Amino acid sequence: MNRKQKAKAIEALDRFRIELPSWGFANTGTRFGKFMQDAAASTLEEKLHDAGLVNALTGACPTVAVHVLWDFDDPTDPASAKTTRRLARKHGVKIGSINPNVFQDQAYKLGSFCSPDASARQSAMDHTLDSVALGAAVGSKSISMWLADGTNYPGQDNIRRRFNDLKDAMKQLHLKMGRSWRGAKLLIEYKPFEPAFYHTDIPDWGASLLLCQHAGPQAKVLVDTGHHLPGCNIEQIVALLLNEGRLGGFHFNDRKYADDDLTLGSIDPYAVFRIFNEIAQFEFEAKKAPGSTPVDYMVDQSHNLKPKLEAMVQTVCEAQKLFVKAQIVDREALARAQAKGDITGAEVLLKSAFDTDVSPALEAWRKGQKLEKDPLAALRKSGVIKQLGRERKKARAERGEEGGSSYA
Ligand code: LRH
Ligand code: MN
Ligand code: MN
Repeated sequence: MNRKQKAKAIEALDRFRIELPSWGFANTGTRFGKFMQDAAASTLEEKLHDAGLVNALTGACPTVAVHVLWDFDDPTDPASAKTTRRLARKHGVKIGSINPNVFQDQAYKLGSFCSPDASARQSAMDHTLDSVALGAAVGSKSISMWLADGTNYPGQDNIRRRFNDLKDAMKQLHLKMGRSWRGAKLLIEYKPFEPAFYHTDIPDWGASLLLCQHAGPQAKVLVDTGHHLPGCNIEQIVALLLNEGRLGGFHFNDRKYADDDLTLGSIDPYAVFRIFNEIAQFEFEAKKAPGSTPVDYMVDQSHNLKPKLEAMVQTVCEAQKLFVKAQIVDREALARAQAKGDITGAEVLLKSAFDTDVSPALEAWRKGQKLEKDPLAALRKSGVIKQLGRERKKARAERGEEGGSSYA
């Protein structure tokens, strides 16, 4: 990479932040079973500790998303909000997006905000408003709504009735957030399948966008990269949402088949590059500083076999690398190639940025931040995972727990 590209990349890296999910540090499994890791985090404090460690290694992850029912014994307890804020500070991070949980309780068998049962819909709203209060109390800036709502068989329920109830609920939520949690974003995530297998109530970005437009200006679409049908052109979704001012953020992970939640770029790094490329292109056209678009980059991965800390550092470094590659595309030359209809030339410009070794920029940026040159190698060499494994195994045994807290 040349000097100009390197300088641009370093400037953009200064602005690049990616949020870690508390649940990505805990033991997880598949529906067939769980394989426990001694070093996996059980308590919220352990999750914040691990996030703090990843932030210290990468310098790019100052916030941690929390999942309300998995992380808080009593989300309505003001003392626990205070303690959480303090614990986060102790580990050098802040609380990021708040993820309400409107899918675990037995009341949600037929859905949450879309349930045919008015009392289930009310429970979903009550819990979400408790989450809003928690978000404001812990100093978070957003709430991420993901619903497991949907049906399993044709004819099971009225698709339009369900969506209309959801629209009303999101509007009410937006209104209430505006009163008690000013400036916070209402992020609405979509997913075309799982756990519902016939229809999901927010299947795609179109449905999310409709909900956002109905709810109000602070409502934005949350794109989880694993939540698309095979072959979907995610970067096009990103481009169109940017155009409408409704791209709220990402849940980054990689996948081969479904919502696999693998580490970012492990399967298709070029797809991630193409997403960052659309954002960089938008910034170039809007004459905005590189990396300045207010989209929330968040990790949402939960692979159950790779050591959690390694997986997280790997994803963050991969995100930085692919983000930088998108920054160095020659956009003037691209515009010229596009105007001439030079299809090959235009594609070559993208490919050559993607193929560029950007490690000089990453290493220079890390040096400037007094970070290790290779955060993953540093973590693996440090022995910290083994040490945490010993400590946490002992602590769990003392608490009489077997494998630690889980994801669900
Ligand atoms: C659903 C999802 C959603 C949840 C998270 C744990 O598949 O992506 O974001 O909150 O997983
Ligand atoms: Mn997600
Ligand atoms: Mn998911």
